[in-house]
Amino acid sequence: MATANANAKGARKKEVKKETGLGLTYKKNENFGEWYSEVVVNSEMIEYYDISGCYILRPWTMTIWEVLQTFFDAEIKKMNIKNAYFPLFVTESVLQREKDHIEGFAPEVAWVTKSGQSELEVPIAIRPTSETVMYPYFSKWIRGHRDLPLKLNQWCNVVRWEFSHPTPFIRSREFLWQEGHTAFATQAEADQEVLEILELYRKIYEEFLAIPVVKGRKSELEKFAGGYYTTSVEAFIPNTGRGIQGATSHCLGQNFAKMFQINFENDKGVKAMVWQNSWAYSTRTIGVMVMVHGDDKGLVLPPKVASVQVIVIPVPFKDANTDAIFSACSSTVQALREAGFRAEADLRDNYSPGWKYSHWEMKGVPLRIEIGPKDLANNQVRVVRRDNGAKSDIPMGNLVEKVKEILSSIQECLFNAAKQKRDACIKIVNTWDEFIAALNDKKMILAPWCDEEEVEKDVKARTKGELGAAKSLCTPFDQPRLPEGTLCFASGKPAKKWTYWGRSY
Ligand code: 86X
Repeated sequence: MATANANAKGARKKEVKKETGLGLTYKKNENFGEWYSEVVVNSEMIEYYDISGCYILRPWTMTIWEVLQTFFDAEIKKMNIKNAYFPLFVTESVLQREKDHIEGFAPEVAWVTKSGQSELEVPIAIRPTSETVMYPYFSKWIRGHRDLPLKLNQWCNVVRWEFSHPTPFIRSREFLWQEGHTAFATQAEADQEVLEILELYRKIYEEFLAIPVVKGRKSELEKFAGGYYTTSVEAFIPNTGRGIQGATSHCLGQNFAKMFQINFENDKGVKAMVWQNSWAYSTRTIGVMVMVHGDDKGLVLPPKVASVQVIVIPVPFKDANTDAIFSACSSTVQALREAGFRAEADLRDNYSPGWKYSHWEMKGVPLRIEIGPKDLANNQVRVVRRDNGAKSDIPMGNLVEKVKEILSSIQECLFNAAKQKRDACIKIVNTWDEFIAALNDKKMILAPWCDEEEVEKDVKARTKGELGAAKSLCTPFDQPRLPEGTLCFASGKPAKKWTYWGRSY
């Protein structure tokens, strides 16, 4: 009888597990791609949609996006950058005004050709980026030097009909971003803003998402073709050995001013062209976070971006006073919320405490608080960290202070662990053979380079294969010393700088 009962219970347990999809089938180190897909779905960040490359961003995702948005929006407002909103649609003739650089992108542009059953007279494109949408109006709005600088930002979606393998957050056909577009009278002002924005992007990655990035300049081959120079923050995914561009801040120079006739009369009454910048970060940031911090139990959220920082779970036991436990949970949440933390209690009565532990671990909540009869009796709570599983008991009297301490410690530890892993992937090489060995070893490679476009093309050609070619990631602003007489790893010519190389997303 007892055995039958136990069996029935076991079977039910298995069923529950199946139904709810708790637990991951794949391990991060064994099948990274499948692991990633499973994590973004099981953590309730993403739901797949019936159009390939399009994903539903669920509240668990959007609250993270909103934290990043709130930070960045406030920072750019301090810089006197204003938000605007331009239309989603652009006519073919306007899109074509930027012919040279559009050419390469043309296959990715999505078009509206019909309304109802009737063909439109002229097809209308959906913005893949908004240069062509905005710059005709920059030309109209800018007359004299008093109209400068003109500094606009928009929060929006864009569509790029990619054909390479789509990945939630990382490569999707529609994504959310901010795009900043600014115009100045002088190059010096433009140059300064490029770096100020890049620093905000560094903060998003390092201070919010706890991901180390390298700030640097893109090569001629990898820069935005329409611009003058491109700076970026570059992250690295150790599991796949791929670099990933985290965000970009471009100085466009006067290229677009020429194309769109964005002129002004300067303070000497002479007609001049504006200097422009553009810069963007997207929901890709969130994908990098999942890839860097996630583990075999699911998502791991840095406290600064977690929509729930602390989950409080009652652990009732047999004939213990359940009401008192539940009310201790509620008052714990209340105290934490009053102190400014994002805390919630999971008081559902149809799930066991163990199920709830797994559920909130899967969702990556940084800190779990358990309250059982013993904790109640001792006027304490049990806390468990998501990042390292460490458990401790904290007296109710110190709750707020201790939670604050632990959350900052988690934020710091996540960054340090990610940095340690990233740094362990950095390989300094001097020769082609060392380069190939490091590439096969999934490294982020720092190599002395002659900085010639033809040589980078050659590197791509010589490394192309199933996994994709190697390319330059960036030339870091922070340059190690380059000893006199150092030669380029690829061409053997005198090296001009240290540059990061690798396979990338
Ligand atoms: C490049 C450049 C630039 C504003 C940024 O990186 C920051 C924000 N834009 C974007 N780019 C394109 O210009 C582009 C154009 C077309 Cl038509 C397309 F289909 C795809 C594109 N992808 C990137």
